[in-house]
Amino acid sequence: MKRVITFGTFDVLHVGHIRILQRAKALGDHLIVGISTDALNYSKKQKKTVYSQFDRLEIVKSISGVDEVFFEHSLEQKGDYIKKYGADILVMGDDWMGRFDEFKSLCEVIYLPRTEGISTTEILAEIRAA
Ligand code: C2G
Repeated sequence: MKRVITFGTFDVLHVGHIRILQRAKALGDHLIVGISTDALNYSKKQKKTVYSQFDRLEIVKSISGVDEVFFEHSLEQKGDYIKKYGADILVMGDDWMGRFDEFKSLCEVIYLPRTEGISTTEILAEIRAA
């Protein structure tokens, strides 16, 4: 059984998020998703999420194909999470290309192309402008 792990904030869920989760799942049998905590997200982007980490976790957990979810507290712990969850493959969008290559000693690392033309930032900008 192949275990796939991926990570993300998944705020204001959209089709780009769904597609990367579906494509990640298609690479194995069991999909584990690390949800960035509010604190980790703030440290990465210097802005707050719309939905709390608890809501984001609950939403992602309810998506068909997602088998397990947990909170990602820091980027530095990625190797520990890969080991803890016994992941065979780490999947990330290609906006992270090369950033997690150090984990190739622990598991396969695959960067998938992002879905073009959609992002949480653009959705929020459109809502604000409406
Ligand atoms: N994504 C995508 N297409 C989009 C938008 C996002 O394929 N149009 C992918 C991203 O590449 C990422 C995942 O969806 O793999 C989650 O995206 P974000 O919620 O923006 O996650 P991010 O804040 O990049 O957090 O440890 C890494 C981080 O936790 C990733």
